[in-house]
Amino acid sequence: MSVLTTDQRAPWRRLLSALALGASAAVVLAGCAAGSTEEADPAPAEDTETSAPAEALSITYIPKNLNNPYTGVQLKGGEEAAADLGMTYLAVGALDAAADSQVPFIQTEVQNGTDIIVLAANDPNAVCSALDEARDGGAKIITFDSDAECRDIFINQVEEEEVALGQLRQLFDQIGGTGEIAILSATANAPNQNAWIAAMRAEIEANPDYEWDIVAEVYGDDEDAKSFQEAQGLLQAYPDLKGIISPTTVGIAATARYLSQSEYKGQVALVGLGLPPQMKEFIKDGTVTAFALWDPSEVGYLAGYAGKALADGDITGAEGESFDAGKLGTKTIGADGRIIVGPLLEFNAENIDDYDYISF
Ligand code: RAM
Repeated sequence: MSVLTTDQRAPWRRLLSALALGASAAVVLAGCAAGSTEEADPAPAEDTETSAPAEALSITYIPKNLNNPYTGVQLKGGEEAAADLGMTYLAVGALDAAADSQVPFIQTEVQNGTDIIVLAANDPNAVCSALDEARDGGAKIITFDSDAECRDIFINQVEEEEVALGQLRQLFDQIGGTGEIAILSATANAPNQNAWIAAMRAEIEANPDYEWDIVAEVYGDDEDAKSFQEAQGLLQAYPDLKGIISPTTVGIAATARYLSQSEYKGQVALVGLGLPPQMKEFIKDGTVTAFALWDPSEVGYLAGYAGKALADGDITGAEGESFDAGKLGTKTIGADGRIIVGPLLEFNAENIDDYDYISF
């Protein structure tokens, strides 16, 4: 395992450096919170933690995978919240989003007695026994981005139905309601992906305007190369395809890159969830007309504030409780311990330049 030192670069930039240095299986992004602005502290993560005040809470983020620009944006928000609140911050995880890749990282946090674990679940079945152990030991568990039932609170970016309907509306606006379409997702067990896809399928069933034929659902595993290959495979297998929905930032960027270089550019519509800086060139070159997302840094930021409020005993995760969420104002917990971050943002040629701040 390689340890990255605290510095002022964005998490994604630091990750790239780690990759360049040869990190293979796993990476630790260590940060010293409590207002520290230290550059390039060479101490390993364990030592970094001791530099915070003795009473500082410890918060560790375990995203789905580190080899993903979306993760970097989320962690930027988490690190900001930890610094605001004087918590000792750490982000750890595997490069890939395999179902069981998160378990050893959770176990390490249990051993370390971490106060707050913030996790985006790759597969609830894989992580829940380790998370239950953490909870039994007194840790507060927040899920963000992708839920698992064994938690105190879920930071949900946008209501699932809103995410699903927004993408369908964008597709309908471009190709109308008929023809063959396909879905290019992330990993097969991802709760967030599957919730959005289920909501899309239900709406297509229920809405008479939507007569599309969903001919395939494929998985790029949130890996760029695999997603690119899956996109290519879809067009080879279904030459009459009219549209692709890719509700993953990795998948939509890879699919856009494939389409932009192919005879299908401008012929096959592509919608889904993308990061503005990754998608800008494909909006500008006409490969993509519109896509959607939220600000992922706010998801990571809110998870930090919710974790602190839980650990301080200000909230328990019950519906109706409110807490101070810093720059996001006062947040109230909804049914089933869920907190919504914000609305679905839609991007197109008119507004893409306004969203450079959602960057990695
Ligand atoms: C990918 C991941 C993540 C999802 C975004 C939209 O980066 O699958 O979980 O929320 O896309």
